[in-house]
Amino acid sequence: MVRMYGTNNLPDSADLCHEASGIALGETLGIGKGSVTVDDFSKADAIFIFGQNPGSNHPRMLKALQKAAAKGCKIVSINPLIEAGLMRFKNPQHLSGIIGKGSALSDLLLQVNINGDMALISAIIKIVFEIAESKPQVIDHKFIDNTTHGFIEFKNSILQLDLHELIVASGVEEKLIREAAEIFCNSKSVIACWAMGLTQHHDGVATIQQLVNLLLLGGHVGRAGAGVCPVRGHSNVQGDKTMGITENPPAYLLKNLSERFNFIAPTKPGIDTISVINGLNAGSMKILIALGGNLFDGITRYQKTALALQKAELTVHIATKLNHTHLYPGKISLILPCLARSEKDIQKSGEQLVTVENSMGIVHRSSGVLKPCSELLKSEVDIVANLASRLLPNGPIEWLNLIDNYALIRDLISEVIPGFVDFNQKIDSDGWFYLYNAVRDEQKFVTKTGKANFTVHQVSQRQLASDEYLLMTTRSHDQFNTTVSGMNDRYRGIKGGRMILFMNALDIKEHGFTDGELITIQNAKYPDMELSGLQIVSYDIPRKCLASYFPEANVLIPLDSIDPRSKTPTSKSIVVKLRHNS
Ligand SMILES: Nc1nc2c(c(=O)[nH]1)N[C@H]1C(S)=C(S)[C@@H](COP(=O)(O)OP(=O)(O)OC[C@H]3O[C@@H](n4cnc5c(=O)[nH]c(N)nc54)[C@H](O)[C@@H]3O)O[C@H]1N2
Ligand SMILES: Nc1nc2c(c(=O)[nH]1)N[C@H]1C(S)=C(S)[C@@H](COP(=O)(O)OP(=O)(O)OC[C@H]3O[C@@H](n4cnc5c(=O)[nH]c(N)nc54)[C@H](O)[C@@H]3O)O[C@H]1N2
Ligand SMILES: [Mo]
Repeated sequence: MVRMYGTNNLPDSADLCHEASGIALGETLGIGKGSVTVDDFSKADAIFIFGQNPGSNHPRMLKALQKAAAKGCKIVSINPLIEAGLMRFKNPQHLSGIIGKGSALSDLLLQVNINGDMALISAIIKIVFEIAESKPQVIDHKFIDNTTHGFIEFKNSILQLDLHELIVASGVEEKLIREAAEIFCNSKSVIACWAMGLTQHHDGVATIQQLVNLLLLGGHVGRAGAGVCPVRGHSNVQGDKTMGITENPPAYLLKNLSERFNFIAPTKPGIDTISVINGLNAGSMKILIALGGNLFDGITRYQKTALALQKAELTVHIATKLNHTHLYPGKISLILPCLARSEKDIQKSGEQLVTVENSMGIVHRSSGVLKPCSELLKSEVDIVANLASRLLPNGPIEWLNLIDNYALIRDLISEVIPGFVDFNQKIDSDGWFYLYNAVRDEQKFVTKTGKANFTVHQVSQRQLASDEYLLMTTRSHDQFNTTVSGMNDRYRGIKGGRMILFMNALDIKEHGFTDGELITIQNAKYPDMELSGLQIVSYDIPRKCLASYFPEANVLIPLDSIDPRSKTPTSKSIVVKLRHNS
């Protein structure tokens, strides 16, 4: 509908989430997503987990990690916090939790400074080159010569770096970094996983590409037990990208759409999520249709966001529940409630199902089991098809027919999106299938050079004034993004509150604060962005680093603090100052 209407303005939550991964992997490996399956986890010799809290956010992944660990796979965690889920594993599905008598999961924990990953990865790479001087086999030269591009430039860029400076910037002891490099060199197959701890920084794309460089050194892509694994965000954010929900559509998608539906799909790139807010503010954007999401809480709870939303000529929210964004209506505003995925969706041809794609490349069916909370609720398909039939009544698509039977939509998908041949048959027979993945299945890299690309990056060191700190915002156990379901963060030992600021005991003392004190936190660049009443909790976190909860701390995140490559807000790197609550 949107492309036939004539625009690529289809940004999605990935812009706040894994966009950096998509760009980083697209340029280097030719696919904007991961290259491993669950099966690869049990074949890996080492798994490096950067900036991810699977105990709370990806509990099912812990099982795969536990199985791998039981087989002797080394697990290395890189995180400013010692996340309980990564240290001990019992069974997070059960109330007893994973703290207590579980088995240690991580073999090595590198307690990196916030945003110190670029320095850390670069240090590991430098040490791998050092080791290779006496053991050349730790670098896979055959793979590099045959399959990659840009190795010499990359190697030169690393040789120019000073190892000592990298170590200091990473915040990790040299001995531990050397251990990580040894594990890397001694492993035949390595997987690297990451989530928001790598993406939500000024250099998110660059850091992920440096990680790809490390993997390429050992030829760890496109073979069993090895590869890249950006661990998913929203339930189906991967699927929505594959279906073309993006402001930067690939050329094949536009070509296929144009040919199948006999129109000229727009080629001009659309705008990203942050630019939507800026565009509404400037008056260049007039209409916002949001299929889910909570922009106000998800981007920044800043007054500028609220004002921007209210400047819109029209806001339309298609949503399963009310949220703060709905409190800032445009001049005309519609809130259209829709069925949730947990609810039964019954149409003329009977009960409907949808499909989702996970981070391991599997497309599987999904259907609700609950009775809808009202007979009047429409499905998302129903609402969008009705909009489309009025907006594009003369088009080649019989929109309203699609509501009766979603299998008809899947038939159209199979004609337009690569990898979906016999979509309905596959879903009907097995309920799931692996999507073709050029890197995983054929070690093929569909990049500009036709090879896997090494890339060259700067390692910038952040200078903080004596009264400045670097703040990350993270999820607690009891929330799903902006929906908070409880006030506890059980694996971090927090009960009954979310207005929390995790801080190193030495910093608390040195700067004249006390554990348990309520303080005010302020953005160092924009003093009017501040939050009062956060309680200091003395915690095992590197010096000068702070952690607080998303979305409460989002008042501190300005719209212009983004990774220039991915346009992702730097919600894990905000320079702040603290003062006693007045
Ligand atoms: N239950 C539940 N599940 C979820 C979600 C949810 O809210 N609740 N959200 C879903 C979504 S949309 C997403 S994107 C994922 C998010 O999953 P995660 O990425 O695991 O979520 P975050 O809480 O943002 O935590 C990121 C981790 O990065 C670490 N970190 C912070 N800064 C740095 C850094 O500079 N370097 C490194 N190495 N680590 C750092 C934090 O300590 C934390 O452990 O989870 C998905 N699953
Ligand atoms: N400071 C800080 N900010 C962050 C992050 C962070 O780590 N720190 N993480 C970022 C990340 S990774 C993400 S993904 C974003 C998330 O940002 P958003 O995607 O904007 O936020 P959600 O809380 O996932 O959106 C939930 C709303 O979507 C609607 N909804 C839920 N399910 C459905 C459905 O099935 N259909 C429809 N139509 N609507 C539905 C409901 O109205 C619900 O209130 O936040 C980002 N913001
Ligand atoms: Mo996300």
